[in-house]
Amino acid sequence: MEYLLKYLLLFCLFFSSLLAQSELSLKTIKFSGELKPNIKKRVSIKTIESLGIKSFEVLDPYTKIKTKYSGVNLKTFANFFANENTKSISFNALDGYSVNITKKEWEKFHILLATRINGELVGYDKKGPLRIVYPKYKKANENFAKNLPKWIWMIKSIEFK
Ligand SMILES: Nc1nc2c(c(=O)[nH]1)N[C@H]1C(S)=C(S)[C@@H](COP(=O)(O)O)O[C@H]1N2
Ligand SMILES: [Mo]
Repeated sequence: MEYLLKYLLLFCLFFSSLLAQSELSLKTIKFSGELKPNIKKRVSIKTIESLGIKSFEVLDPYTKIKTKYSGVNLKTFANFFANENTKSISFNALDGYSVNITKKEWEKFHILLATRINGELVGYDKKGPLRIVYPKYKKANENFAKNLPKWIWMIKSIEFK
């Protein structure tokens, strides 16, 4: 009997985390500005991931912990959503923080619009649901030091300019 209860509990835990993940994948980001025709004004994490997700092991510059970030290359993202007038994309976070990234930058640097940390979708409490990471980050490179403030997290809206 005890044995059965243990398995039932494990099953419940597994199922509830599955539910939480599917809920997070339905979270939407507000889009505005120079968008391609027929793009919705709210786009889910699931739709963003459908553009093709790649993973990178990054030594996180703040926590100093090796972290696996997965997401969509910003160039791929821009090619899909932005129209030909777009010269930059502005990311706005829940805490009012915002960064603007130019076309020149996403063509020059490898910039990742990350949806997953260590394989899991994350909520605002863990700096999700969407954040920017420079996966080829190296501390010694001055370009990367300059780009550190652009590692914006808790993104809630994106404006194409
Ligand atoms: N949403 C959000 N993202 C943010 C910030 C912030 O305040 N809010 N701070 C930025 C800055 S200025 C830097 S240098 C890095 C690291 O911030 P921290 O050192 O305060 O953790 O995250 C960036 N991402
Ligand atoms: Mo900063």
